[in-house]
Amino acid sequence: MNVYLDNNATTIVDPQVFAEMEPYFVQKYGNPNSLHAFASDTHPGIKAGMEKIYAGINAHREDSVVITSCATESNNWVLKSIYFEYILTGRKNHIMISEVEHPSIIATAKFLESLGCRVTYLPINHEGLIDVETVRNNITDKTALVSIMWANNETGAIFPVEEIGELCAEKGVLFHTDAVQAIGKLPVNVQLFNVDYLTFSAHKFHGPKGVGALYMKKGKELIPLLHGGSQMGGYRSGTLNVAGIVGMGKAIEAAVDALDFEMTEVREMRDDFEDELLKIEDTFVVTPRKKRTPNTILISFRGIEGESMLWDLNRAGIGASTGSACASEDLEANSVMEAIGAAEDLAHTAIRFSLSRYTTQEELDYTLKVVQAAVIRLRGISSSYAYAPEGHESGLDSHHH
Ligand code: 7TS
Repeated sequence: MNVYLDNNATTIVDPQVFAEMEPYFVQKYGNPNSLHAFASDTHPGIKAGMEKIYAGINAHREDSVVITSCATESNNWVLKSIYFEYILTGRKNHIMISEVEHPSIIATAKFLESLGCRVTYLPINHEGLIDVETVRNNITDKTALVSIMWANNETGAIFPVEEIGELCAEKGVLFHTDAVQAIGKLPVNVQLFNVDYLTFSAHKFHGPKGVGALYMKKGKELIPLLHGGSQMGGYRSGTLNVAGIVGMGKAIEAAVDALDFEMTEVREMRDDFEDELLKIEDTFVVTPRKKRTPNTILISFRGIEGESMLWDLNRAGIGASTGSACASEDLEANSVMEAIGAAEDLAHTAIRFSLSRYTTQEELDYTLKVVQAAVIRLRGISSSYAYAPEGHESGLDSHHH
């Protein structure tokens, strides 16, 4: 059986999304900016796609939703443009992010720091959550931007973006949120709270890879990151990704339609699966369920290196993660586990299971069995795990639990 439980890394493309994109490769392939019928053939698809994307986050017509190549580009754009406009010019000297942002925010902030920008990396608490008061305490009159993700990709922790947005409005600070892990999992409506910039990416909600977007509130438009032609109102040059726009439009429409299912059925499956996992001795989950996206579990199995568990899972046809795919090759401790100050031995034991609306109960039943067997096998050969917690008689019986 093949089971895909790495939906926070990327998702399967919804077949309906693929079907809508297909004509834009070998039939309607014109450059939308050209002056002939090959170009104008693409216009209805672009228009419909953009309307669906605006509707998906409830952006107003006067706001700008600019299509980019990925969330990484959108995140780089926000921070670098703020640097050019506010920091380099000396109007402000400071930005604030959380210490568990995606690397596309953290690495960009570090780069700006090397250019002289002051950066505050807000800590998370023992539940992997952010306290609004720490945001308040760190804002100064020289703060240009606060950038805090809506939901964390590792734990699924939902951050208080409404309160942070309100605080930023009160203090006159620009507010950006990376909503990559929120779309399709939580209601996202840019009119319901104060947000100046919002990042999202199609491949996280069953759309194609290579299409991201940045929402900019009317009056808060950024200077472009990519200069060139007049595409996307001059905010983001480069020939439009026509199929990508069509696909992202269909994908966000479908994701919004499936939101109730995600928040009830997927959540219920996740909760039951998590209950079963937690019955295994010496397992830990950081963030309380109610404060998490409905699809995510980050769980530690004491004494088991995350990579070893992934190996056993992969051999059984199951795809999960030890953290973000971007960090998977360098065997570093999970960044969230480090940020909450988990002991070194636990920091390396986190496994992330992320479900989607395509996940089935059979897949989770099968995965549970594989995990149970892997725990016994790996703890049996673990040098750091002693099978002799208090009250247990034997230190060596690897089947004892
Ligand atoms: N922001 C967040 C919160 C993310 O989770 C990711 C990808 C990105 C930005 C980057 O998106 P992209 O469109 O540039 O690809 N996160 C993960 C992950 O958790 N595992 O692999 C990729």
